Amino acid sequence: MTAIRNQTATTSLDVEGLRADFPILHQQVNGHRLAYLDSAASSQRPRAVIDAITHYYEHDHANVHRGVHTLSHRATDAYEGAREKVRSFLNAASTKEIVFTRGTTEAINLVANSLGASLRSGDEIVLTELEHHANIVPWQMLAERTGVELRVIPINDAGELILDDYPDMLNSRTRLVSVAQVSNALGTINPLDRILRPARDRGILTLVDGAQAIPHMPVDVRALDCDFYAFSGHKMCGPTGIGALYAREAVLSELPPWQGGGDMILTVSFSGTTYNELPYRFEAGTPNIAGAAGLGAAIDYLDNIGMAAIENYEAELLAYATEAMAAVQDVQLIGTAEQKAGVLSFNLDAIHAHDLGTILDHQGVAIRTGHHCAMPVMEHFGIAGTARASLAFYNTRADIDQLIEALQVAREMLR
Ligand code: 7TS
Repeated sequence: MTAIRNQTATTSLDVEGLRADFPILHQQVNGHRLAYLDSAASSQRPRAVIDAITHYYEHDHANVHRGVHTLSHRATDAYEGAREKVRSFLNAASTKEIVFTRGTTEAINLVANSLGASLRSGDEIVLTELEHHANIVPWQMLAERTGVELRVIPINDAGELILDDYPDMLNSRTRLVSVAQVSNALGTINPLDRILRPARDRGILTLVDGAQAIPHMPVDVRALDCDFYAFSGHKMCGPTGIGALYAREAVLSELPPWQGGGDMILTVSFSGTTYNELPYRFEAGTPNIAGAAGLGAAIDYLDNIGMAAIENYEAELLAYATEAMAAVQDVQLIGTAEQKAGVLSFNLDAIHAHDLGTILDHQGVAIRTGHHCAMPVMEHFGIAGTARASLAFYNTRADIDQLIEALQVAREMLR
C-alpha cells in the first residue's frame, strides 16, 4: 500500500505506487503495454485482495455460523468482519441492514421478489431510461407475475434525466422508485437528491443501484436516505460473486425471505418453519465466505486511499480524456452530461464498435463494445451500441494517450 490517505487534495494520489499493487496491469497484451480501460465492466484487484483470499483458504476455511471448532469461528469472523466493513463503508446504521448477495443483480432481484410479494396489479414502480438491464428486467418479471406497472423517467440527448414531470409521476399507487446513481453506458451521475426526496416525502420506497458509483465516490446511505442500495464487489477491486444489498432495518424487517434453505431459519418442522433474524433471513445456504473476505480487503484498500481522493483524481483524468477524445476526428461522444463519472462512450464514424474494439485490443487497449446491458439507452440514441472506455484510479494519462493513438490507427485502417 503506497498511497497516503487523503480526503481532500486533488493531486495527492501516488498512482504509479498504486499501480504497483495490481499485478495484472503489468503485462504486455498483443505485444503492447496493457491499457486497461474496462473497469466499469469489472475492475482489477490489488495484491492485498488476492492475498486475503489466499490467506483465507490456506488458514481459515470452514463453513460459517454453525461450527464449534476454531476454523469455523475464524471463517465466521472473516465473513462477519467483512459485513461490518461494508456497513462502515456505506455508513449504514447496523450490520442487520447488510445482506450479502452475489452482486448488484442478485440484490435487486431480492428486492423484486421480497418486496414484490406484497405488490398488486395497478401498483407502480418508477425507473429511468438509463438503467442497466439488472434494474429493468427483474421489475418486468414482477410486472408479468403481479400486474404492477412500470413508469420510466426519460433522458435528454446529453444523457441526463428529464425530471420536470417526475414529481407528477408519483402518486398513491407508486410503491418504489428504483434508479442508478451512475449510468454504466453514459457515465451520467444522477441528481439523487432530486429523485429520492420527493419519493421519501410521499412515503414511497427508494432503491439506488450503486454498481457504478461505489467504486468512484464516497457513498453514505444515511445521507442519501434511500431504503435500498445495491452494489457489486468486483467493480470495486473485490472478488466476483460477492456484493451486498443495504436495506433500511425498518423496511427489511417487514419483508419476507425470498430463498429458503439452511442458515435463514431458526426452526424447521413439517408443521411450520420460523425464520432467522436480520440479515440472515435473507442469506439462504452456504455463502461466498472467501468472496466476503476479499471484499473486506478491497474496502480496506479503498478506505486507505480515500474515496474523495479517488473521486477527485478520476474527475481530472476524465476531463483530460474528454478533451483528448474531442480532438480525434469523426469521434461522436455518446453521453455528455454535465455531471459525469469516468465513462467515455463513443462511436467512430461508421465503424462498427466491435471492429473498433478488436483493433484497439491489438494495440493493448482493453475497452468494451456493444449495448452495455442498457439497450433502452441505445434505443434512445438510435444506435446499436458504442465503444466504451471506462476509468479507475489506477488509470493514467498514458492509458488515455494509448487509447487516442490506437483510435487514430483505427481511423486510418478503416477509412
Ligand atoms: N447496475 C449497473 C449500473 C451496472 O453497471 C451493472 C453491471 C449492474 C447493475 C450489474 O452488476 P452485476 O455485478 O450484478 O453484474 N455493469 C456492467 C457493465 O457496464 N459492463 O459489464 C457489466
